[in-house]
Amino acid sequence: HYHCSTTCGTTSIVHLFEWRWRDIAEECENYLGPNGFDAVQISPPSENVVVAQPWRPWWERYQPISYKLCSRSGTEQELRDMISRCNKAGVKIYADVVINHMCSASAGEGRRSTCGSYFNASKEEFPSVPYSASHFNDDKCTTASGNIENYQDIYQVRDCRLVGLLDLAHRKEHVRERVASYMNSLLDMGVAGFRVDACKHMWPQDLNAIYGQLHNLNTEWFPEGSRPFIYQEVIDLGGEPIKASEYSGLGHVTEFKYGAKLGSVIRRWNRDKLADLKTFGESWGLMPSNQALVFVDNHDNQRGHGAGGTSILTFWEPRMYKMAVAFMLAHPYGVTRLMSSYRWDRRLLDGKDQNDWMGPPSYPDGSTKPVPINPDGSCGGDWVCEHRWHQIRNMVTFRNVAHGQPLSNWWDNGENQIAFGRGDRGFIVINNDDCTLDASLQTGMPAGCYCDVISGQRTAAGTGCTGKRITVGEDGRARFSIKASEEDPFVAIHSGSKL
Ligand code: QV4
Ligand code: CA
Repeated sequence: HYHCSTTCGTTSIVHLFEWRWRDIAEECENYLGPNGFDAVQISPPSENVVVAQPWRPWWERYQPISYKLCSRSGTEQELRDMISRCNKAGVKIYADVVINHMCSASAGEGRRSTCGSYFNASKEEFPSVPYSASHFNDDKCTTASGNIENYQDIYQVRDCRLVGLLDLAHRKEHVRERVASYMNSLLDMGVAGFRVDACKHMWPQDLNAIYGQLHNLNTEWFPEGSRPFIYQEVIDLGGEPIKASEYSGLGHVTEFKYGAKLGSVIRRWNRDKLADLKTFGESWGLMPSNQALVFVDNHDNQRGHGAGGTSILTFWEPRMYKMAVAFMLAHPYGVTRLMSSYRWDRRLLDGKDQNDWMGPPSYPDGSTKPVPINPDGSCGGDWVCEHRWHQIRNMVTFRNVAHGQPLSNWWDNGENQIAFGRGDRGFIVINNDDCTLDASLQTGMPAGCYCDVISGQRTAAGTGCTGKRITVGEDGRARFSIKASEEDPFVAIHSGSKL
């Protein structure tokens, strides 16, 4: 039942981490739609436990209390309004769904939840779903603590508690039905797909049964018979018995090796170099391109949660980060996801961030602040908005223009200067060496004058250029010169930037 009829052409998804629904609706209309972003990944829309110690951490949203749709991002009505406005603007919504578990076993009892629903964690009672003790895996888990203790044992990884989170029994029809009904309520509202959280901790056959109960996309916005686009979070860096490939028949799968390896190459660790990227993809041990969801960083590994390790690049290191994102968006491998973050008071102590829990910019009552947009298009108030950086925005356009074209005309200097094209639609040159890149390269592009979309871009009238001008000759060759000291040591041109 898995096709991606409407979304196989999906190019760039942006994760608007912890944004409010109202702000996302505006962003779809004012920015994402007009700039060709394909979809937004939203933070989990379901009701979650309210954590006060530490104060309202971002991760409380990964502890569901029910499938009611009120959260720190807004009300059900605001969610519905956002979905329809984004769909109208041509931007799909993918919801992050947390279905492996409910809240922590130690979350207590009461109504400290985002819609005020009653729960009792120690008795495993969630009457608003409803779930009760028999809907959890306690009888299946055999570890002493009840938690996952050893990732080498596939049974405990699936049937025990992930960091103490109450583990749902998806073998039971009631649980399958409740989860599918939650996902269907979102599909009926117009959501186009899902990021499914913690899939490594669920059995593929159970997920298959749940996905099989899902409705088609809402025909108010999507063609009859369209299936949801599903990408599953499975962290497979090798070395564990559970493999990403167990899930790839069910939908796309997150490829965590991508950001880890790309980060290492751009940091030039262990003699890794850009020239090595000539073969980046399956031969590096990555999953097949048509199954992979790729990203430079995500909401976990940008703050030391989850996996990827210290090579992961984030907005905290903007120069290398932009290079990595530009490479990803120019390169044909995978479906790409961009991170849009907020800044927090990072406190690294022996490599560990003491403040890795900090939630989004918020008022003293815990409600999330709006995202203010500055006159220059950047975001204010600690919202980083990487997706609004012009280099990243323009590379999203590059990816759309180049979609379907093969990687072509690879060039490298054997070290950290590389270039490659995408058929006759686009060409990128990156200099991550300590010396100037100065070369005449075959671009594969039609002759003419192009505007570099990194140092600037074509003006609205279409004839001016605020960046470097690149002249492609009749023979398809162009001369590129990039100093090692440039703030953005890369150049990109595409059919849409022709003057
Ligand atoms: C602590 C102890 C436990 C103890 C428990 C109960 O560590 O040993 O049993 O208390 O007393 C938070 C806390 C964590 C706490 C837990 C339960 O950080 O310390 O356990 O709550 O109270 C996010 C955060 C987690 C957070 C969780 C739930 O990253 O820190 O846990 O939300 O709030 C693996 C998985 C992968 C996962 C990744 C992080 O294979 O699936 O870890 N990634 C996804 C999400 C991620 C989310 C979850 C899964 C869980 O991307 O954001 O975890 O939904 O690699
Ligand atoms: Ca599980």
